[in-house]
This record gives sequence, C-alpha cells and structure tokens, in this order.
Amino acid sequence: MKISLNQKILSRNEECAKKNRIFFDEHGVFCLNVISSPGSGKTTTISRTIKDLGDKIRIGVVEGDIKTDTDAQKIRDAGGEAVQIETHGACHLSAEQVYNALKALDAEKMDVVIIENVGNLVCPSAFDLGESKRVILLSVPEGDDKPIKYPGTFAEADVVLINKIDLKDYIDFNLERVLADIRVVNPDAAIFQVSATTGEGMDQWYDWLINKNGAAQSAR
Ligand SMILES: Nc1nc2c(ncn2[C@@H]2O[C@H](COP(=O)(O)OP(=O)(O)O)[C@@H](O)[C@H]2O)c(=O)[nH]1
Ligand SMILES: [Mg+2]
Repeated sequence: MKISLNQKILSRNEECAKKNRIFFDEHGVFCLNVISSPGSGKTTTISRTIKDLGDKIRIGVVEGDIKTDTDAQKIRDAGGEAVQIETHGACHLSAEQVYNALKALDAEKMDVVIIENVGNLVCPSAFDLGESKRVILLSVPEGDDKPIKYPGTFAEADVVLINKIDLKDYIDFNLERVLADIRVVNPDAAIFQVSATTGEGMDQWYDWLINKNGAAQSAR
C-alpha cells in the first residue's frame, strides 16, 4: 500500500513538473533547484548572486521553508524578488507548489528563477520541480562524508557548490576525498569551491550561470 501511494504522489508530481518545464521553456526562463542541508548557505549564496549579477540578469526566487518567510525577506533585502512557500512540515517542495508560486513571482519577466528547496539532503531529490538544472550545496562544516552518505542526491546534481571554503583550514575536511567521492557517483557535475560570505570562487559560479542561462532549459 505504502509503495503504491508513494508512486501516486510521485507521478502526480511528475505531471506538474512537466507543466513547469513547459512554462519555463515558453517564457525563456532558466530554472535552478537548489538543494542542501539546513544552514549550508543557500540563502547567502542566492543573495550574493543577486547582488553581484542583478544588473546583468533578472533573477526571481522561490523560497521553500517549513515555517516563516525570513529567507524571502533576505532575498528582498538583497534587491531580489521572492515568493515564500511555507510547507507546514513537509520536508521538500512539490512541483505544484512551485507552479502556484510562479504566478505570484511574475516569473515570465525573469531570466532565471532560483528555487531554494527546504533544507534537507534527502527528500527534495526525489521531487522533480521541472527545473532546468539542479544545484547541490555542501558546506565545509557539514563534514567530508556527505557525498558517500547521500550518493543519490549528489548523483542528480548538475552543479555542486562546496561552500564555506573560507573555513577549510579550521575544520577537519578532506577536500580531495570529497571531490573524489562526488566523481564516483557523478562524473559530469560542475564543481565549484566557493565562499558566499568572502566571495572567493564565486566568479566561476557566475560564469557557469551566465553561460547556461537561456540554454538547454529542457535538459533534465
Ligand atoms: N563562513 C561562512 N559562513 C557562511 C557562508 N555561507 C553562509 N554562511 C553562514 O551560514 C549560516 C547559514 O546560511 P544560510 O544562507 O542561511 O543557509 P541555508 O539554511 O542553507 O539557507 C549563516 O550564518 C551564514 O552567514 C560562507 O561561505 N562562509
Ligand atoms: Mg535558507
């Protein structure tokens, strides 16, 4: 019974993800689904990206959280447009929630829509939101064992941002191991070492975003 209910939920989600993908294609919107543990730096990375690229590309943000609109407020403080989805306990966003949020965001006016998923390294990876590309964040203080503990999540990434790289000399974090472990499950993902607070490495991420923007929306 449990398996068939899960299948129904996932196939309903898949239908709505298709609608989102059509919306993105029709409006020329490049959409990113950003997934990570709580606190690894999603909101900080998105805010800095908006501050640094806001005059080149129009970026809208869909924020997913179990409770509060604090992240949407931070995006607005950074000069971006944001709509908050409160999931009231659900550990991931669904394609339908994103579909409804896109209307509130005026997404057809955007070049890029960034979805900050609910902080969780497991559940969000099972739910296609219709995104063009998927970004997984891993921050240095979380530990270097995350790619081998959550291989399915890392396998689905188009980009892995290793954030809080400014802390690597203060924490027991084997960067070589992390890079090798990601490569085992995902030989093709672009991997960038960044610090969303100091700005280190962010230019490579921006180059990727600007070059991919508008291209291959239906790649997933
Ligand atoms: N040292 C350092 N701290 C960071 C960095 N990025 C984010 N933080 C801090 O990590 C905490 C959580 O960041 P936040 O963006 O809210 O994470 P989220 O829960 O993934 O959205 C905040 O206190 C940020 O200031 C970074 O690159 N380096
Ligand atoms: Mg956040």
